Amino acid sequence: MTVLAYDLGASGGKALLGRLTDRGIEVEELHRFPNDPVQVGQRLHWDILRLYHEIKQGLLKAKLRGAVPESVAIDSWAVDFGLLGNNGELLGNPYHYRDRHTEGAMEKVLAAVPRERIFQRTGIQFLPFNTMYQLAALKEAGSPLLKEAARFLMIPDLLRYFLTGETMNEFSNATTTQLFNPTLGDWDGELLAALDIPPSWFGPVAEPGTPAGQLLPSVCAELGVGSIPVIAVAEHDTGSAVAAVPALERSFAYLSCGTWSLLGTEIERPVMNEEALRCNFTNEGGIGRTFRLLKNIMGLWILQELRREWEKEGQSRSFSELALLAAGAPPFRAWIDPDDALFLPAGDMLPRIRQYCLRTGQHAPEDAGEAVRCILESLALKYRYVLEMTERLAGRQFSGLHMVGGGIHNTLLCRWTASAIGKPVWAGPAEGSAVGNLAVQWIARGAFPDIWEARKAIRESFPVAVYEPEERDAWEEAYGKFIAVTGLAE
Ligand code: LFR
Repeated sequence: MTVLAYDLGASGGKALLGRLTDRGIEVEELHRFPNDPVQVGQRLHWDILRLYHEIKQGLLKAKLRGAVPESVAIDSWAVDFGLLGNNGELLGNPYHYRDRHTEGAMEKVLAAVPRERIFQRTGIQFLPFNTMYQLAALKEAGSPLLKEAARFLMIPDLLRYFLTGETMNEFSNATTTQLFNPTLGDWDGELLAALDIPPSWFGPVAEPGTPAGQLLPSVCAELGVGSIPVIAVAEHDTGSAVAAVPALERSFAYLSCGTWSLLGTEIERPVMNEEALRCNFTNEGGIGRTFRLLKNIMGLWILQELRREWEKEGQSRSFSELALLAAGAPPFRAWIDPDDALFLPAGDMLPRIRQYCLRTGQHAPEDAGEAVRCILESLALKYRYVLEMTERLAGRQFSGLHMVGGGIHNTLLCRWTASAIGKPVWAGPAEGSAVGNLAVQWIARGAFPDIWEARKAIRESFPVAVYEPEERDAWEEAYGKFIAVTGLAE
């Protein structure tokens, strides 16, 4: 059975064709495209129509390849959205979650609605760019968008609507807004009222794996294809990535590693106690009524930005070249907390890393090797910190860590992660989100009875690299120092 997955990330997107045969799962990349946000004046937008264009290109390539899929589905990053007017047309270009208009918005909302109340009602971590604070920022700025809006759709909801003409909000993404109440299983009326947002913008929420219409006749005519069903999968990319974790045990720890690093475990019921709130953990909705108890870690973003800055200065270096430089730099000299607010916006990362290190009384990295080493060691050590928190909150110990996503191509990071956590890392598949997207389409179409059968097939079809911990004592000592300099112990 052949199905097509679109996976859109913060820096690029791809269309992957998946074939399920007697030999297992085979994937073929049909189309890959950049996703460059566009700065216009003070605003940072997603180029949503270009993304829709690329989605159609993917279908065209499938047709030309003679492989028209039996269904298609889209997943993307979370929290961002588009608003439709009452004529069904998109109002404006969606904002990027890194747009600076949310600065201070979360604090203002929290002054009106206590943090405990929001967490009790949503179970979602407090990130300054959550949909809730984006809407509050638009409100505060008197945005005309809010006056004209009739319908709210997350990014994959919106692209799916362009394909099918049907509006439907999907569960895994809906939870990331911090406006969805998992206890009620519905949008939270109290929080919407506090923001003065009409509940009529939001539709009933569909579970991952729900059939969500067919390609519109106009789309079929434009591309020269017949009608194809569209499925709402776990449309939050992290939801799809976790669906693809080839775990053997029912309870497992994962790290979805890309622009962001999402580390946690899959659970049956959200953990919404004081400790989870204190640790700023989240409970994002997943497949089969599960939740992802996890925490966002800034991830490879800092390195991606550093590389982009160097490129602008005419110093183009691949990620593997940068990793080589890091491997050659002296170990354990300086660390950052990658989740310091300093590193959230785009731009000049090297001065910010140096500033952080000097502020905390450390040696400030001087060259590329030192800077990259500082980032990768800091990530590995932060993974240990968050893994230990996950174990405390979930009330269990994990025997190792599954890593999925493009970040596993950085083998140095995988090695150092195993060393930092003192447990094995099992890395694969690299196309985690796209593979999870395919898997949920196959479940929806009856090819797998449930996610565990799908995970079994994934385990048998994709290589998993094993990294064992090395230099235990040195990493143990480094961890203690990392916790002290970053102030994470407090
Ligand atoms: C990862 C991700 C994270 C989300 C962040 C922003 O790609 O979806 O889960 O917190 O992007 O949307």
